[in-house]
Amino acid sequence: MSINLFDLTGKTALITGGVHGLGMAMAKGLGHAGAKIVVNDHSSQEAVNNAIAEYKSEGIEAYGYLFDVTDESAVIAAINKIEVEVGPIDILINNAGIIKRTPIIEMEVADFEAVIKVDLTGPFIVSKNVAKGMIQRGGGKIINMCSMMSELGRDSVSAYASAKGGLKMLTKNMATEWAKFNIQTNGIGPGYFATSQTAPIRVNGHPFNEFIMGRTPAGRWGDPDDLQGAAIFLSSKASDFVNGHIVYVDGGILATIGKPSNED
Ligand code: GCO
Repeated sequence: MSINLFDLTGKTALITGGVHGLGMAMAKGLGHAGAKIVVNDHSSQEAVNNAIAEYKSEGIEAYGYLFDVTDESAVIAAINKIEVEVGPIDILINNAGIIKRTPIIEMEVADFEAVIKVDLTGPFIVSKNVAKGMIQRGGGKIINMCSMMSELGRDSVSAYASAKGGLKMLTKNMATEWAKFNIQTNGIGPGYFATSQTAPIRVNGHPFNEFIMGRTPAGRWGDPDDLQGAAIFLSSKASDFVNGHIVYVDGGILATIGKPSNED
């Protein structure tokens, strides 16, 4: 009898911030692998409605909710509502995040704290409250969206790097505390991807665009669909003994020191 280790039929997946970009791409991957998809936005019902329509246009069963991942009472209420209206959450992808690009010297403390709150405390809040049900039900899958900045610094993204570095270690701690409950907690670390978040530094001729094209062995920006394989793997039976691992989907950036710009 052949088994499909990557089949997500019958599973319910919550992808926070899955109304566009990388979150939507990963959610579509899980949906096409059989999962029911639940997404949220922190404030825009229109964004939720448009996303659900897009999922449904691809034959994916999808549901949308409005809640702020940094507001624990709103998160608890949303989880309860989801688990009544859709079903128990088997897979959680903590994808919702923000970035503020400002040099440390010029950065307001409030802006630093805002990034930490959404990108690090948010995944803590959502995971803690989703994991309670997973523990009761005998297991689940949690994926935290880390980053190149979980490993490397870059001018102007100190808050984001601090959050994503912390999220890497929070992932390892979740794995440490919850593996005994058959919850596999891992991370995905995207390299540089073509999204709205990177649009300002990706325009042709922008020095950063040229830099990334040279710094990435694959010689291109990532396409959001490039994340679907890692997301399906870490959401499926295929990763039942994988814990605390960050899968970097980066075109090889972390594998290399790079090369002089005049070398092919
Ligand atoms: C930046 C980019 C990065 C990428 C991604 C890399 O300003 O350096 O926005 O943060 O978005 O997180 O993994």
